[in-house]
Amino acid sequence: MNTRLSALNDWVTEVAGLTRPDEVHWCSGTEAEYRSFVEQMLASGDLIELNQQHYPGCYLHRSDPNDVARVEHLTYVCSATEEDAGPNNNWMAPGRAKSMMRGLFKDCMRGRTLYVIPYCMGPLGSPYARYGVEITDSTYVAANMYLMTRIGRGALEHIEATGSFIRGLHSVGELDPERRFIMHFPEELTIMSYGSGYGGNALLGKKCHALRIASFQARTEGWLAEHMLIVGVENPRGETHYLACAFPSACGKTNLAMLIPPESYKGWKVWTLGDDIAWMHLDKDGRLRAINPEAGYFGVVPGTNRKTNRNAYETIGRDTIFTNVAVTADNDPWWEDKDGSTPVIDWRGRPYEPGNGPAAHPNSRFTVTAKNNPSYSSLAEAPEGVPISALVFGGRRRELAPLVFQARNWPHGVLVGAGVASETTAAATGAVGIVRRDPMAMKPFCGYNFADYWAHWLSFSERSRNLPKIFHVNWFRRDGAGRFLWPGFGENLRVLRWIIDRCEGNVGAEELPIGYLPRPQDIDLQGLDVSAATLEQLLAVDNDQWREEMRAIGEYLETYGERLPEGLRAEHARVSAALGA
Ligand code: OXD
Ligand code: MN
Repeated sequence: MNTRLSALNDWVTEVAGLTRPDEVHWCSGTEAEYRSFVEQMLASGDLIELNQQHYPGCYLHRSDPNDVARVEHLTYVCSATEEDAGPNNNWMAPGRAKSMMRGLFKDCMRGRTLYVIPYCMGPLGSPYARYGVEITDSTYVAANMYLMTRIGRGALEHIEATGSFIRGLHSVGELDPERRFIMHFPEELTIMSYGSGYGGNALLGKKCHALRIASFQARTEGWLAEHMLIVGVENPRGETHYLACAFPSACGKTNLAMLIPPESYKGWKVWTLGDDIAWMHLDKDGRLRAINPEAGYFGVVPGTNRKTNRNAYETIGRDTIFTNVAVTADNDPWWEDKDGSTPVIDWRGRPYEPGNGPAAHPNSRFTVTAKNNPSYSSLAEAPEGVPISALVFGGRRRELAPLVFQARNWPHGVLVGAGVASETTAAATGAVGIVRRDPMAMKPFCGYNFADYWAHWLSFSERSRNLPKIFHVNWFRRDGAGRFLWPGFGENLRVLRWIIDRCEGNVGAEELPIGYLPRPQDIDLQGLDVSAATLEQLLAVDNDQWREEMRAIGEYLETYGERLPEGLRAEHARVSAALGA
């Protein structure tokens, strides 16, 4: 018996009876325990030591080549009714799903260790923190959970005090894509994941708990669990505004969260609070306050270099687990667009041959504690979170969406969020580069019917007059020759500055049917090689294209049928009419 909480002991005993592990290990969450996980994986070959002079504390894990991303087609929300899961989710009746999963889990841990991982999402003891227990048979998962969440004794004490926790059961199974399912039972606060060791499928505190289950809880309890980074922008007067930004997977959230101000921005500082998930509650003054439930980063490696993201580059220079990157002759980790060095072994462990495709997998990842980040905010652990001035939506759009615009008010902002579309990326299996609707960047992560989710979002304007302003950005607009018009992540502070000035009421805007746009003189281009003509292209709004976009958004929204909130329908009709549609 390792806990005085009988509900937890009973569950562990029941799972051990079903899965038949050789051993049961209760995670203490100490550094020594993490070291022992690493030693064990070095011995088994699950981890490979990288060059410890250049990359102290860094290791490489090569996954099964069929297990490199989230599997949205095998991810289910098993609510009591199919309508509650909504057209945005795969659904299976809970009884059927559970018995199928029990069949898969039966005896699956024979010859393995069952790890019990009590964890906390959010600063330990914060009124907004939530607790869970993941059971897994993967040492890699246990080590990653140590870096990504707060595991062990402290979390267990809170769980024992309240008696409540999310139950997450995970096994890598046989890593067979034909026997792989990620199942959520929101009403029962339970997750069952089988057949994958990949982060988004296997580190159950992240997408499964902190987004799918938490979004369901947030709706019933009146808060928001969102796929958003949290960043603080400090001006030279020492005033800091906090922004929460929702972009789909692999669209630059980590880069924006760790932004380094351009040369000409003397005295400006950017602080990272989170790079993937925000939990937001209204405080007593009606302000939305955000905490980051996570304690680490599980970020996309390719493209990270001193120029694109120096903070991330430095963050992953030590004490990092790399998954599916290549290695150099010096045994350093290597990925596309890293630096001038060359790979000798690719992500699958083969001698590198350009004909075999990228040396690092496009969705290769780093796992690292957030404390390694040079721009880690002193308020990242603040139990009460930080007040949010602006919410920012965005996607990867080659055309149509201007660099930035502001929604007229909260309901319009909800429509802007609901209409987000983006090109798919390697973060999930399936075709890359296809434009799909990804409302609020939550398409893969909302644990209930989107129609109810939008109604929940709309309800905030009845509860507060002090809500953040809402914006939309697009860093990915291209010219006729396919070249990006905006120079890149490092310059995005110029856009955030306009957003902050709008929040403070310090700058004007042009009012268009789609919202408020900066006038060209409002975006600071000092020290930047962007011509007036390019800025004009970046800010251009083509009414014909937008009429077509609104038609497509309307068609999409109507797939939610009668559950679609009237407020959203009315907002859509208002913008369409303003466009002359
Ligand atoms: C992630 C994702 O890993 O969104 O954060 O896929
Ligand atoms: Mn994400």
